[in-house]
Amino acid sequence: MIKKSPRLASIDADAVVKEALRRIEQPARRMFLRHTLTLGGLSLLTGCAIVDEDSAEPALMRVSRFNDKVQGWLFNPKLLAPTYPESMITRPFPFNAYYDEDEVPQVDAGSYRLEVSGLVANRRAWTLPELHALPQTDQITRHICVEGWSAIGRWGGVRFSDFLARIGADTSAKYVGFRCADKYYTSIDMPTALHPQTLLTLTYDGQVLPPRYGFPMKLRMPTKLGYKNPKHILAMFVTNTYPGGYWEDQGYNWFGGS
Ligand SMILES: Nc1nc2c(c(=O)[nH]1)N[C@H]1C(S)=C(S)[C@@H](COP(=O)(O)O)O[C@H]1N2
Ligand SMILES: [Mo]
Repeated sequence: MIKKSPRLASIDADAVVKEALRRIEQPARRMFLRHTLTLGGLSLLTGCAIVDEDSAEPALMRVSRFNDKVQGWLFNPKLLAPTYPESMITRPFPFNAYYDEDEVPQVDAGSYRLEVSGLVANRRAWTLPELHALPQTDQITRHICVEGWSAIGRWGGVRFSDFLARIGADTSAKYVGFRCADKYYTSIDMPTALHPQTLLTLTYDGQVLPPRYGFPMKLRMPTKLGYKNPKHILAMFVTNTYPGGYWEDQGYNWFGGS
């Protein structure tokens, strides 16, 4: 199992960090890594004695959580993701979820309420007409999925930083968490929540968001990989307690920058 080893202090810390970042940059690479990196090598990276695959898993998770911190430091809240002309939109835009398209959750528009909780001043729920009545903006950006595809799409809705201001969110808190109509859940760092291109998304290509793309509401962030963009959001909360996520809790990197 895992035993703390004093070895880490005696080796070049910079080189270890660089190597860890190079290796654990992407969840896909990390999955690949799980099958190739020697246990001895991982012991060196983490300063833990690793004897089998079971003990390698939490050790990799520690490196990945460390990587979250570094990605957070490197994230430039002013840097914009590229935007594209309408002619470059991918048609049809791909569907993806942890299930097939015929199992997409059907959310009732009339009874829908977006629940808002945690470190916010106004904890009241929002109806869809109320969300649609807020000032809207749209953007054509690229969605990148770790499964190896990317596609350009057009999303519209409310700038998330405006919404956070409107609900009186404590923007010094660390995380915003999301719970969806399926079993999906995820969470993001506050600087990304406040990024100008992060959108509380209500439309796709000028139409009400179709069920397969996340009706009635999804969060769209061109600065993050696909799995960080939750569809069918029912509830959101502001918190300082790490909320994890559906894929993140299975080993995908939490920060998930793109
Ligand atoms: N609720 C929910 N949100 C989700 C997922 C999911 O399975 N359920 N899958 C994620 C992944 S891995 C991707 S790539 C995108 C796909 O979004 P799209 O169907 O609009 O292409 O949704 C993300 N958000
Ligand atoms: Mo994805």
